[in-house]
Amino acid sequence: MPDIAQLAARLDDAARHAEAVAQLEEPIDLADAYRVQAASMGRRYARGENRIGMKMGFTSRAKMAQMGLDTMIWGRLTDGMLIEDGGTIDIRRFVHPRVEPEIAFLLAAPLSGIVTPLAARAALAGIAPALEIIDSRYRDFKFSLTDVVADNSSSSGLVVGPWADPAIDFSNLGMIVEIDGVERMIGSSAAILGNPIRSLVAAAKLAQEAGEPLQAGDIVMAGGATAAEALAPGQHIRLTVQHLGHAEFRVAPAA
Ligand code: OOG
Ligand code: MG
Repeated sequence: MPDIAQLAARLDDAARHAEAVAQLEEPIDLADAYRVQAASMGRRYARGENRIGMKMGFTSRAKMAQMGLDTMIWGRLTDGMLIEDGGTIDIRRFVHPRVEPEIAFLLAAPLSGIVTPLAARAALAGIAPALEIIDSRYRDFKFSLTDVVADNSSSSGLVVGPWADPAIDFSNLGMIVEIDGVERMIGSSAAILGNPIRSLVAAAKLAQEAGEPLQAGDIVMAGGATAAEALAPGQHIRLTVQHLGHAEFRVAPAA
């Protein structure tokens, strides 16, 4: 029997102190990995962070290929992970952060269990260009499926751009990330499960199964549309999503 609380503490401490840890050696199944995630997030809530929604992972071929895993995963988002659009991060808060372009959903109504894409769309208050900062707590950013799930699916930060009218067709929008003005990641929202709404449909089911159904006001991150890129001090990261606008942040220069 894995010691859920002990593994949760190890991963939470690694995140808190920005110190890499070894991959889990203990045999653990997927259900236990999600228990570790819940327990480690419980420690963050106990320190005053609040749940704001969930993130989906491995919803595009590019992300699956980069990390060598092909099972959809999810993680919990808190207000402590929010980075203001246009804000600056201190890289020392992270182990080895990477950035990836995503689409964020904002819910106007609860969305729970098995829902149709149409129902998912009807529950939306807005959609936005978003950048996720992922940061595996495992050494060398290497992990198994259960490792990454236990580590809250590498959730670390999110930058959400302006909310747009969800009535627009967002199934195939061009997405470009410039780093210091140079185009570095180019993709389409269609890379996310063929249509990012499918990520929200999957999130509604997974959240309900976990006993934490999606609520009005929740943010759901659809998953990276391209492979992630490593962050370095001094960078300016800017995502443009066709028809939706921009989300951007800076990494503070080395001290
Ligand atoms: C796991 C998290 C995956 C995504 O958008 O696919 C993810 C990782 O790559 O570290 O956030
Ligand atoms: Mg992501």
